[in-house]
Amino acid sequence: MFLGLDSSTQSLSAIVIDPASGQIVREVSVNFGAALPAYNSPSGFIPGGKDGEVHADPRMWLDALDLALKQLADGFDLSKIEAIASSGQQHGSVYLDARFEQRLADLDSAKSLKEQVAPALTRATAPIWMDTSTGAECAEIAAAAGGNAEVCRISGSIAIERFTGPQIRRFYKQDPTAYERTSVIHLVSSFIGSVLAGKNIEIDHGDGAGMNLLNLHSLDWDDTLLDATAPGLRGKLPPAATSTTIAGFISPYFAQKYGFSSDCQIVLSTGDNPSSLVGMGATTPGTMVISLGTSDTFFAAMEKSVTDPQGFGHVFGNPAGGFMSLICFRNGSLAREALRDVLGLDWSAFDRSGLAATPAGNDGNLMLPFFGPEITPRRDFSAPIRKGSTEFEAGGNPPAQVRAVLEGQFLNMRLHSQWIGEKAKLIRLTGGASQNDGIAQLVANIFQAPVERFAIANGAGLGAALRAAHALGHDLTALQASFCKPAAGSRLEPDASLAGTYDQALAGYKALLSA
Ligand code: ADP
Ligand code: XUL
Repeated sequence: MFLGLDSSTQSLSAIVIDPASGQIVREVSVNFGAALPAYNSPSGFIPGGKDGEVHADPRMWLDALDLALKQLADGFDLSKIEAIASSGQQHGSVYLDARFEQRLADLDSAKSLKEQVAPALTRATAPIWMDTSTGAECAEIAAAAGGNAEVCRISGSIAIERFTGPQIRRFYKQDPTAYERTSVIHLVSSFIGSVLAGKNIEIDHGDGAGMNLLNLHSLDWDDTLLDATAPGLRGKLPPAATSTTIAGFISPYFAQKYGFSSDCQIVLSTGDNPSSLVGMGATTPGTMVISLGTSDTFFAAMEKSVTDPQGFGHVFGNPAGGFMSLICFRNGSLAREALRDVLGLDWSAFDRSGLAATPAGNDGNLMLPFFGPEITPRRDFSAPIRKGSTEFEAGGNPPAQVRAVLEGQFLNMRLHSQWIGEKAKLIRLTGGASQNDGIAQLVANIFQAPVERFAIANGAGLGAALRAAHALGHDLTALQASFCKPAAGSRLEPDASLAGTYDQALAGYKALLSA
């Protein structure tokens, strides 16, 4: 059996698969806010950050790892696990001193991970993908590297606020002494993988491409970008490696504490989106994936090599080989939740009252669906969502507001995914909100493509488990054929009669955005 872990923004989840039976045999999830309230991070990050800073406490991720494995081991024999792979929220970074690796080697199973690993942190908190504080650093990196077009040519993305390089540069500028004391910088995914392996593991090309540091042509860290970011950076980064690399065996800490076999292997980690590409059976071009987690993301294996001329979209390594496109929308679930809470609804009422009571296209009433700063398009929307018709400015007509936010989100997604140059033939939905039938049908109608969903909403966790099995010799296509199947009755066809309505709405949305 194979274990996949996913350390996302709001939760750490674990999925065990059995390739012989084609079954998911066990699933657990630890919600950071609910299970670890002492960290005061109800949505997985520390609220109230200044100047666009959004950080999380890496000790919370360590506690969650201990907690999830304890739950997983309860009534289940973890010695059956042959290999483990992890995925993590992308771009977030963890800063560690020279004693980190020795601490991992010396872990005592009678103590917690947190108490033994936390003393190695040289930066108490980890900047995560929601952070928008590095505008100045992005400009400096772009200038030093020969302009954003060059940064994009090398790394697949222009210099981006949430990407790890600009975050590292900000740390170097703010606290050069702590930067100097930092011996290794990990991504969330490679940090979790290193703890599991009891040593520093490499960074894979899927998550590594989200750093503004990886050269997508040589698949090595790029000297121009390293120099533009911070001094001595190459020496602080684990090497870059292909996603299927086997990093080593599990640390004795986990074998002793949770009953893993000492020959259980650890496969390199990747980002949650590249992992979902695997888990959604979309590693070959043709199927687009939309993940409705804390962030909304749109991604697909790439047919041709293109970058986004507007600079919002990205190119990452595809864990199965080649490349993938990725577009991230910051106002995803948290924006939907904010409106749901303003209107005092639960999810089923949100969906029912909003979508059932209003016509497609909302009688021409459009709204920009942003509750806070947005990544795609990159803007500081400090006034919440009410930009649109005067009716919304006044806050009236709740059902129309629900439709306007949802239509706005997916029109924005359709508009900003056009650079990929391929029309969606099939869309697979994953993430917490994918189970919402109203939202799923709306996606089918706006993109005019069939939508499929799986029985589990966590494509990243499943992808991690599939990658673990693949790295140990199982055929990925065969694994995907048995695990990546839409749930019975979950396929939704687009309503073809609405194609014109949404073409018109798209034009209207584009005009509103540039108004
Ligand atoms: P992440 O992986 O980023 O931590 P998830 O994929 O677990 O996030 O998604 C969590 C989000 O899913 C929650 O913030 C919640 O708003 C949303 N969600 C859960 N159920 C529904 C539903 N029925 N309709 C809409 N959104 C939902
Ligand atoms: C992708 C991104 C988010 C995070 C969290 O670029 O920033 O999707 O990976 O899920």
